[in-house]
Amino acid sequence: MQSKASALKGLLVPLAMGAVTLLVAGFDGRSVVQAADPEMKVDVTITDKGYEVKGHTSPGALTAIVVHNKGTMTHGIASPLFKDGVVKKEGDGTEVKSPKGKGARAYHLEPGKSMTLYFKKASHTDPATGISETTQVPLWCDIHTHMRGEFLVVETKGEVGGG
Ligand SMILES: [Cu+2]
Repeated sequence: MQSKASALKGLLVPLAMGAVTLLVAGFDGRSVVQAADPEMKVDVTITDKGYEVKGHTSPGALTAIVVHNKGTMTHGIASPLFKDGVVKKEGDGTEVKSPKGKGARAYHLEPGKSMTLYFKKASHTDPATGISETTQVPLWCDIHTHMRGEFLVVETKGEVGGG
């Protein structure tokens, strides 16, 4: 009887994990494993003086924003990007919910802590010309709104044989 029970337990764990994988795959067509393996990376270092942003991404690429708080107080990161939803958050940050609608208003991070936010930005097409454009994603601290930075979502269609 005891071996039967443990065999059942062994079955239930992979079943539960399978359900999680299905949910995430349903969300954006990718698996959990791929979500942890970003194609592009943007580094954001926050000090008490401001933001330092390094890197860029391209439309449709799974991107990791790696945020470090090297300041002495809690800092935040806010962006219009978060309205569309973050695929996944890893690390120490806490989500500040949007008062209305879906998505996060911001993420807060304690001093000395780090977090990673995964997202994908869709291609932006100029409605007047129909041409896909490079766009700028603004980031700012929602606690100290003078602290700002940005990165580019670089459209490479037609330039390096992409698309
Ligand atoms: Cu701040």
